[in-house]
Amino acid sequence: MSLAFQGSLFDDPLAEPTLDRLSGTVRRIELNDGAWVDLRAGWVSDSDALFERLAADVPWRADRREMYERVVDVPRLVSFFGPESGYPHPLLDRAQDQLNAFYRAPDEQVFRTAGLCFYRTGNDSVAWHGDRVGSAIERDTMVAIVSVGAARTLSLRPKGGGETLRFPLGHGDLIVMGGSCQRTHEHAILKTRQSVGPRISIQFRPIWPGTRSRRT
Ligand SMILES: O=C(O)CCC(=O)C(=O)O
Repeated sequence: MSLAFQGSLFDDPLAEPTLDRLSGTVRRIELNDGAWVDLRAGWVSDSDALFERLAADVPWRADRREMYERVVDVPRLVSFFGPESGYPHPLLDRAQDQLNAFYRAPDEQVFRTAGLCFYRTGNDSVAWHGDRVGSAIERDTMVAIVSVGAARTLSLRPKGGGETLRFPLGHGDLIVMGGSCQRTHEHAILKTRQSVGPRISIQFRPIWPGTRSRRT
């Protein structure tokens, strides 16, 4: 996969990507009904190299999905890595380890899989949804998303209606949705008419007992 990517002005083009610390640098936003969002801008430094490697090496898949009795293209490319398949870049292993050490979550919420999405242009998107790690999750779960490439906005709103929050996610930023967030809120990366470059998101998720590891 090759799409014009305008690297960061601040990145050293020869440097390998690195992770900064999480401790003391994560900002928590408490939402209604026990949901929360953690934000850590610029967690991955020198992430140009990570974007380039993932864009080139990951076996990206163009899915098609049935919608309103028609089969339509899923408006993004996807790829999924479970515990048995290994991750496509060593930084993803380190990111997962660091997240798990930071959150010290109960066993069923430990991050074990990575789903990747490739948004080629502003026309690629993901519609409003709450993640389901199992078939019918009624318990809290966490989803951690690392964003590399062009900035896109993650929108988040309560399921019953209410204010939409917008989180612009830039190159190397981390957002973690936790508590009841996946049950009580829904999120989306909405299409934009602005001219934006390509973006890759890496979503770390747990595997709930009794469920299959999930595709993206
Ligand atoms: O790309 C993102 O940041 C969000 C992806 C997402 O919500 C999903 O794949 O379920």
